[in-house]
Amino acid sequence: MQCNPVQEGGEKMSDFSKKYQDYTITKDGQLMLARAEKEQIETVWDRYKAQLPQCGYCELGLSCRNCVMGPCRVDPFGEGPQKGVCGADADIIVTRNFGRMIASGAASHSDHGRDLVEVLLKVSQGKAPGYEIRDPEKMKRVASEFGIDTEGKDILQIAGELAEAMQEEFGTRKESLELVSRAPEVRQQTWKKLGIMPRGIDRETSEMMHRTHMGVDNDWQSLTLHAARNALSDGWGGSMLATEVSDILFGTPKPLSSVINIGVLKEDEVNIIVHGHNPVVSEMIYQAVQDDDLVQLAKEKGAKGINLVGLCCTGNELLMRRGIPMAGNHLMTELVLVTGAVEMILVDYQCIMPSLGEIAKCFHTKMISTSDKARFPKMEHREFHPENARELARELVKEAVENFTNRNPDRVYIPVEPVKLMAGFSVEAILEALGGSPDPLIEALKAGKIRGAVGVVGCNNPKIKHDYGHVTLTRRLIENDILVLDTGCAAVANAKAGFKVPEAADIAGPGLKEVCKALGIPPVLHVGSCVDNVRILVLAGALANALNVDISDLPLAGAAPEWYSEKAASIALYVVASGIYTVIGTTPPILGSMNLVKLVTEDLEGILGATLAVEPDPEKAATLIRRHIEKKRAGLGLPTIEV
Ligand code: XCC
Ligand code: SF4
Repeated sequence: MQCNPVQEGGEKMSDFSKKYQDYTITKDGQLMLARAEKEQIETVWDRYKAQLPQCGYCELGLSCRNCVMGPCRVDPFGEGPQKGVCGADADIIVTRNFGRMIASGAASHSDHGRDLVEVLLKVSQGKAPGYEIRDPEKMKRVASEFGIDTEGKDILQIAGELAEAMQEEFGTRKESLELVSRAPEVRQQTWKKLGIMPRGIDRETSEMMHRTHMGVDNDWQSLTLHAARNALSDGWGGSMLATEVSDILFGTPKPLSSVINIGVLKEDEVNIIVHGHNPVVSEMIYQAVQDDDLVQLAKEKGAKGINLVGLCCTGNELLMRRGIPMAGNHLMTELVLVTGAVEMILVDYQCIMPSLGEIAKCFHTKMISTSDKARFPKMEHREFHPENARELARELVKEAVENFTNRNPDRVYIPVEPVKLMAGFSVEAILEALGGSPDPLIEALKAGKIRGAVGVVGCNNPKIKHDYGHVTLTRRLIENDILVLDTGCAAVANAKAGFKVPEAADIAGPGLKEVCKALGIPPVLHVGSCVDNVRILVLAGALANALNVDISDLPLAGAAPEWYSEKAASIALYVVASGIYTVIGTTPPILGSMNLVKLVTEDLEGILGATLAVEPDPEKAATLIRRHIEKKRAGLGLPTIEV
């Protein structure tokens, strides 16, 4: 890749950036894309265009390379081969591919969960300096769910016993995961009846890899059911452990304020960015940037201080607990480098484009990879372990500070002002805002002030105009008195759009506005990172239990308007398998099997009480969701309106 430094800004760039209106709805995105073009920096959009047209067989899920008798393809037009070399037909090939997609997503979240459980264990052994138990009360509550007697035991002993019990969850000897007991009894019975109660977290993923090996599970229906079990092992297993242990170690989020977009970078400070998903590293960086000697060093280097900001979900984790500003979501991760104002980006894992190291080389930015399992081209690898994390974090922050003098002030381009937001809505915080119980929410639902609630979640994808799906859908929902809970990159998009300040209640429908104003909350609640989607499951379970119904009876829905990742596929499936209708914006590679399509979009209703819908247009997705919510309200005997 070439770099061609330019020193141009202001008006001219903003005119020039108009051509990027089809790429992103965000002002900072458009301006940074224009800047990247001037600098001849290639971005994810350029590479996407270079891939067009993408392979039709793969888009439909009809290609298989699960063994070396292949690779094989099935002709969707019925003229060419209809079976792979082994005899697998379209249904088998598509479902096997889909199953492996779920396995990868579930594995990613769950392995992230495992890393946190390991830190918890090390803390209990006194081998993780810098880490501590920040929410001992939550730890005790969770420990009792695992059947651990906490009476008279000290905190570290409980931590050790809990970490060991959690490690058991990954194994193969159980009949069901502990935390499924948070789901309503009827839902658990459905899972049992279908034979999809998630057992060991690793077991379900491993079994999916086994089943999809040539010559194992060749029944697309049974494979789909196992995919649901595999996804449930993520939602009620790996991801749930990740969230709970993060709260235990770093504190359970409470409402707080911060700022967002590329304007959070500061021209006169050392800018350090954390990117990835796991708070294990970023929390240590957060501690290090508070150290007086390092702040002092920054001043000696001519900076006013150290500015730590986040990207993607590790950013969401720090935002939720520490109020650290967010620079952007998935499609902004390359563009943030183009500001020329970043001294260091530290990455852990997931959603980190392998292109970042190369772009950083066009600037003075240092790129550091930190996880033993995630390495990237043109990044320096400095491995974090619980034992060395505190010290290494200090070393790296020092290096970032020293790098400030290498910044070329003439190339710095931070063209926008940040937007305010409120975050920190854990289930505990939501219940507290409601006065300690879900009753006020239930009353508002019954009265029709709030018609229902929707989780708007998931990624960005260059196939969809950046942030357009999230923001359009969310706006329509809140305008129609539907409370939105969001996570991940969707949460970043909605915050940038200004939906996350209490004053945003003014754009909500009259009922939702009244409720938000009374509670002093925004109409769109930031629930956290992508593993934190489980907070929505827990809340849904609590609501269902309070009303003595199943989750599938509630006026709820899920949406992932711009999803790209295998993790998002796993989320969508565990949400559906938990009984929540979900509308996704990008088409998953399953259209090659109309049998599978019919199963997930129609027949799952009779099996799991919820289906998946695909609707790329967020306006239409909003209508689908509103109709669904009114249907569920009718089922509960609540007043309905015509949609
Ligand atoms: Fe990644 Fe979590 Fe998707 Fe964003 S939303 S692109 S998965 S960072 Ni998780
Ligand atoms: Fe082809 Fe069957 Fe091998 Fe897949 S598993 S590559 S369809 S022979």
